[in-house]
Amino acid sequence: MPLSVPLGCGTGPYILTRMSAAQRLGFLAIAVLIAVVAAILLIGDEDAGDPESTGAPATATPSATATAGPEEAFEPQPTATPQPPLIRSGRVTRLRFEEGDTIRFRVRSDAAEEIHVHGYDVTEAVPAGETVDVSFPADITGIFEIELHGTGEQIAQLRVDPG
Ligand SMILES: [Cu+2]
Repeated sequence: MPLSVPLGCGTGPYILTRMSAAQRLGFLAIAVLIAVVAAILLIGDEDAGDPESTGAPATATPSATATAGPEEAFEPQPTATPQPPLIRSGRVTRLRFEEGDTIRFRVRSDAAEEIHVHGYDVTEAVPAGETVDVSFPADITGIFEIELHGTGEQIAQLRVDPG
């Protein structure tokens, strides 16, 4: 406190009065400037609002039509003939058909095998590493095992429900 009093008293009042007079003029000028700028910005925003809202949909429509073309071109490709279910060693595939259907499946075996459909008593030779298509009419209802005769492993369960 004793140090700040002599410094403040000697130079403070003179500078403060000079600055306050200058600042009053400065604040007035700044206040008028802010008021003018604010008025211009408010008027400007009202005018700018309309072109912005109309501009957005105009740019969205061309992009929507551009993406529709390639999607239509790709659609025919996945509609290939569906493959019958593939049954093979290591899992029991569940096959379900209705009486009157055509039972259809594929068998694949790494070793030479013979497939046997119990109930229907259908046998089919499966050469090593080949995929064999098997089909026969579903004329017996019930649940039947499909096995590989070489190993005796069940590889599928065939279910035929009354039609
Ligand atoms: Cu058998």
